[in-house]
Amino acid sequence: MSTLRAIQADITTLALDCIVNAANESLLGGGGVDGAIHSAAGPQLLAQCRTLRGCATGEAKITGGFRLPARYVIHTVGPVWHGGNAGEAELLAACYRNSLALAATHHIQSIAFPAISTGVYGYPLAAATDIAVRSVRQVMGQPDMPQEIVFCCFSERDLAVYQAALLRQD
Ligand code: AR6
Repeated sequence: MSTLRAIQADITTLALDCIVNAANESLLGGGGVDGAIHSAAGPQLLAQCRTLRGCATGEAKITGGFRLPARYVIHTVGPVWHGGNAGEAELLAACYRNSLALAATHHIQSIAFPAISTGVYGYPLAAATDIAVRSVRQVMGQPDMPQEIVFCCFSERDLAVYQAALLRQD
């Protein structure tokens, strides 16, 4: 059975099999966690991303980790928050599900997620956190899922929200 926990860290420092990037549909880099991952991984990451021809919102694609401690990066594109009636919840859930399905096909044993969509894309943190925890719990018992699943929070405030959600839904 997989373990699920929340930590506070810079995701680019984590020595897990895989880290997840909160990317945009171009997959050609940006700010926030995307910018941090590209700058830590080095230019080979952008070169590989160019070959992927983008990624639709809710979907996920995989690359190497290059100079990162992580061997792989899974790039997923969260929804932009438009008020909640534009399918945002389903798209955000799909990011977590599709990232884990891709991890399973690559035999990834350990993986960390950032708080997808809750930065530049404006998704309210509490609602996004509930979706993150629920979506991961729904699939983590399936065959070949990573043994270790981590929610990597950038701030102490985000960590507190994740820890409350993990307790609530235990
Ligand atoms: N490690 C862990 N979490 C981080 C890090 C880090 N190094 N840096 C930021 N975060 P955001 P989004 C947190 O804006 O909302 C980019 O330009 C951050 O505090 O990175 O999905 C892309 O190219 C927040 O909790 O992603 C897209 O255009 C979380 O990561 C767009 O932003 C997500 O914030 C995607 O927006």
